[in-house]
Amino acid sequence: MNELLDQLMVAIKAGKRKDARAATAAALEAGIDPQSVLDALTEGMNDVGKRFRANVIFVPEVLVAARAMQKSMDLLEPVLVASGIEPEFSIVIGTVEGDLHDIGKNLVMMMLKGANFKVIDLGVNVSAETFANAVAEHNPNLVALSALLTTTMPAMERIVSELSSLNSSIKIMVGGAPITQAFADQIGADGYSADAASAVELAQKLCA
Ligand code: B1M
Repeated sequence: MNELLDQLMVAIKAGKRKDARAATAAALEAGIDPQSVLDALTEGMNDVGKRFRANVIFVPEVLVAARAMQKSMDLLEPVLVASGIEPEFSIVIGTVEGDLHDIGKNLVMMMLKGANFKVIDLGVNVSAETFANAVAEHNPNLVALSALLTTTMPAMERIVSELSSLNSSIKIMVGGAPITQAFADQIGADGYSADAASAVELAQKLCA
């Protein structure tokens, strides 16, 4: 692999924001095609995800890697758009109504971006109506719901039910500390993942 792309991957894995930005700028200036820069970025975040799942690194390291990735994306995104390279799949994500926790949801979102998904983030305390409006507006491949409170699990169930009745083909994945595979099955979600790295794998599977 090109030395600059190598430097970019190393910077992403180590969560070095300035290095990631500098390597991205140098790679683009050197005329390396934006898709190859994106591939290096994705490979770096992929490695971060694998080490997170294997408990080699933890939430803080993933967050710094994701921030480094964002610095690189700030430069890369306009170039990708100008070259007509768009992410293949899009996801609407949000924390369900009544719930203000967003650290885990943001981690999932950043990992998805690192895997080259277009992510439409609705934030926290998101009602079924807001999700439905976002689905109508963006026509995503997938909707992702996060909940951190046992008291907001019923809101998750309501949102899955309302979205499914409005659009029977929409795929919905769920996650968050109190959520289990059994609960996901019970409320009719298409998938559940326990952490941000496996959320990416699940999203890829559901979009395939
Ligand atoms: Co709150 N809180 N909190 N809190 N809070 C918990 C969740 C709690 C377990 C603490 C406790 O009592 N031990 C408890 C819930 C108990 C329960 O329901 N069983 C609780 C409570 C009770 C509350 C309040 C009610 C407290 C109060 O006011 N009396 C209140 C509720 C506010 C509301 O939402 N309406 C409240 C408020 C807050 C703060 C605002 C202070 C703050 C949130 C700040 C923020 O998010 N911006 C907060 C925090 C920080 C926590 C703890 C300490 C940490 C949560 C966190 O960010 N974890 C938490 C206790 C704990 O977990 N130790 C607690 C790190 C994060 C990376 O993990 O979010 O689990 P997590 O995400 C993981 C996975 O779950 C998964 O991937 C992530 C990364 O691997 N994942 C998904 C998450 N979403 C996913 C979606 C997916 C797939 C995977 O697909 C769509």
